[in-house]
Amino acid sequence: MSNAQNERVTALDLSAILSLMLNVAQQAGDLVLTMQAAGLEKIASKSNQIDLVTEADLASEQLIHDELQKHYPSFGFWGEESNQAQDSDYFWVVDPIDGTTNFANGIPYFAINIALNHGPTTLLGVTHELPARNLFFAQLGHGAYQRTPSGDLQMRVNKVEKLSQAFLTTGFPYHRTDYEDNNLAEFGYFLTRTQGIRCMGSAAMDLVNVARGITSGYWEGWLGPWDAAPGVLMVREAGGEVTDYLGRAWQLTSKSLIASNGQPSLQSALVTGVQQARQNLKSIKLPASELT
Ligand code: 2AM
Ligand code: CA
Repeated sequence: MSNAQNERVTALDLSAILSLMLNVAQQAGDLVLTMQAAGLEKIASKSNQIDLVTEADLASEQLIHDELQKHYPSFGFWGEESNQAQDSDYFWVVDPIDGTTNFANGIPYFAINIALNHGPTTLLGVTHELPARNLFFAQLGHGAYQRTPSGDLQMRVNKVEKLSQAFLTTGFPYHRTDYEDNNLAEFGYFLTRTQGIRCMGSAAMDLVNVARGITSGYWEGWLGPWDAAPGVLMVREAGGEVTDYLGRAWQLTSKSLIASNGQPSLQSALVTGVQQARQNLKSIKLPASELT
């Protein structure tokens, strides 16, 4: 970032913006939990019948949009449900419910994601874990934390170096029934070479779990920028590394993601493993630029 950009960012008062983001994520959390308790009436499909959206996703995005725009009317807004890509100046990147399949089926593990970007750079990220109501956040250059009643706890990645000792998470894409390129090859590769793999249904929390050292790594393809933006900042601020399947630094536009505790041997074993597993695929769905 140039000095001029840095000054503008500082002039923004990022700590005030972070407080707003935490507050809005809490309001949205209350809303979706209330709606869930009252019973969800409309569970609709998006890209196909397993890609769900509920009225709570839409209401949560509306609330987050309205509250953020009220305070920062000049910032752009890139939310999963309205999905208008933003590429300039300051903009929010928002997932109103990450883990919608868990939410819609009553599994208590989902989250709300809010990030603030300046162009390609994520400055702030917040993940609100629900229904547990845990708040996680990071600020570029200032670390990653969990907010607790007794203060902010700094999150640090763990130090596992060997793939054989790594505890990993992953998730499967909504197109999994239609394409061979659906993460089964990668899953099979790592299943027999690691301590274990969990598929918990929230990409946002998968990244938080790497940042706080519970897991050592996480990989997944076809995520949206809203699934990953806050958690990627948290992993990096907690000492970890996040790349695409080719090992290049993850960006908002990346279609694949590998996060780790940043131990060079583990990160490279994850990248190599994904590439090796994908070699036998007959049809490829990831963009050529992210292929092996
Ligand atoms: P969502 O609940 O907001 O849709 C599941 O593996 C995790 O990946 C969820 O966090 C889900 O987010 C996210 N995800 C994003 N795009 C996906 C896709 N194309 N297929 C499956 N999961 C996807
Ligand atoms: Ca979502």
